[in-house]
Amino acid sequence: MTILRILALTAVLSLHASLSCAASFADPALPFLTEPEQTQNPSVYAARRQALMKTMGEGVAVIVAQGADDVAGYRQSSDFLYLTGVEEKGAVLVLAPTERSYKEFLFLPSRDPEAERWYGARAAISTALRAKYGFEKIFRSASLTSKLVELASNSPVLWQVMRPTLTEKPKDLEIYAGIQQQIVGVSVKSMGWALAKMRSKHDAEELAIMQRSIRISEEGHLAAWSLIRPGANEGEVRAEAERIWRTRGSRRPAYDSVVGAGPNSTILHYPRSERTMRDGELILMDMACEYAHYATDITRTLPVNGHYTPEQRKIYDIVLQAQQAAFALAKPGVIFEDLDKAARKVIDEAGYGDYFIHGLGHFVGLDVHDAGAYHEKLEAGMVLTLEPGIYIPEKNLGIRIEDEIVITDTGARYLTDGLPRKAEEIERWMAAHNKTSKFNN
Ligand SMILES: [Mn+2]
Repeated sequence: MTILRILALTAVLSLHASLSCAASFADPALPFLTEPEQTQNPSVYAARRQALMKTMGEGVAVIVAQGADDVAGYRQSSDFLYLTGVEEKGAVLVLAPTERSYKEFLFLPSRDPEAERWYGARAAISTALRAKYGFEKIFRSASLTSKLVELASNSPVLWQVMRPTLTEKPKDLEIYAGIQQQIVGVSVKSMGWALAKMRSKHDAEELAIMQRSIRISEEGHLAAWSLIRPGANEGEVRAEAERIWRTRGSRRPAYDSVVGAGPNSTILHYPRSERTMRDGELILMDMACEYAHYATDITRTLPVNGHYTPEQRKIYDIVLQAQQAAFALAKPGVIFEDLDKAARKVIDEAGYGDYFIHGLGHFVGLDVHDAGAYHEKLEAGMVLTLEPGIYIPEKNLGIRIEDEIVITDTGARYLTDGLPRKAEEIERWMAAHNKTSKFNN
């Protein structure tokens, strides 16, 4: 390491003093992030609202915060967070592009001093809050209906912006039905894939955050890998990865970590991570963190004793070839299904077609299975996973290799390039790094 590099490292470390920096020097610098919310500058969200209003052209859009509580607290719904950067529960965004002076409104639930004693204080509506969120107009929810009636009278189209999901009842449609009962001649229209497509194309700042989320996830993987050995427990490995993420500023895993050895490696969403792994088995680790609201998704499959058996190695290489075949095709203009076909062809021709029982991958962004128009052509800035796998329960053998790639102007690039991927790289890494358990010596 040269002196210049040491100086550069010192500068990076002092900028992000709370983080032990796992980022590579080739990584883009993180954009401004608020503390402790880890949201971007309010102007970022304002620009997204502008772009959405341009697509709307007329009418009114209501976007409702429909997040959920989990072990790390309230997790804002991603459509809402993408457009506001606001983490409050029960918030509602209203957009009205044809209005003259004020085109965007944020509605927040009334304060509740008793609830705030239990779940934390919420801010009063003030100049400071308007500046923090970047909204000129913030109201309490009680005035939502009357405001909507006024706006819809001026421009009588109500836009469904959020894509409906199987699990959430679209609250915007509920609100629209109420408005239609009050004014005649207001129509409800769908914006189709507009917001999903916006979300799936990531700009440079988002990609920088996603890269950092990947680096932290990778660091957790490597720390966890060093504990793998016959006699170790799956939970010990999982806990180490999750511990590292937390210490690097991640609030939560991006999804429930899947860490399973032997028979458990063949169970796609094995939740427990509690079995003791044995000599000769494989351990499959599908685990990654969420950082600054962006998800990461990585899977590696390692030999518990540091060496793949000839059969494990043969199947590992087929899975890797399937991923490489998909990667080779990835570029703007191609459709996701084309990549899936290419990977499936490799596995089919090797004779394991019946053991690749899930799709090749998915978009990644604010959500681990992110919004996006899978049926349309890929474009630069989209981030997706390539995760072929072969699972043979009768042999207690499951192998998945999952990486994230970003589509570039001319092709694609691996974002998860900080972890060994080839079998021989993994064996070499394990030979150099594995230690006996700190709990067992
Ligand atoms: Mn995945």
